[in-house]
Amino acid sequence: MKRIIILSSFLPPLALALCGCSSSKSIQSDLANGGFENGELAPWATYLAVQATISSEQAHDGKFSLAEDSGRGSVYQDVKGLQGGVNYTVSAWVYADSGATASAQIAAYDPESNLATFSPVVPPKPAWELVKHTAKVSSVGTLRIHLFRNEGTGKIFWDDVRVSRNQ
Ligand SMILES: [Ca+2]
Repeated sequence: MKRIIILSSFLPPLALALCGCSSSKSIQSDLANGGFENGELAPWATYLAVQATISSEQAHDGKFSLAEDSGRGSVYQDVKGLQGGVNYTVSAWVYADSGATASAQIAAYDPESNLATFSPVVPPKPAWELVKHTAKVSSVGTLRIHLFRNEGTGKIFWDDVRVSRNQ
């Protein structure tokens, strides 16, 4: 029993080493609560008719994820202090309840041009899947990241949202 406890205490640093996160050359932005481990939605806000909650039903990492249910809409956050004219990649993991028909999509809104670009639509499936979307940042240095739940039924979950500068 004691041996299992010691072993598990070494797992987080090992997992970090295996994923290569610390050695990655990409520059992480200061997106907040990207893993939803605060246990609350803030500073993410909701857009349109989606019902957004923090859930412990599913988690890609940690204990919590973002659950989106009911209507079409998104949860969004402004990521500031990015470098204008540079491409950034938004990545997030998504999971759908078994039998769900609602698809998922990442959008990046540029406040300068007032335009949003979208990732491909991700059909629902009950397994964690990595979604990526690359967008160019304008001179204001801000991207508004949206995690969309499109029309359909069932709950979809998001976790481990990241924004990194492309090389
Ligand atoms: Ca999490």
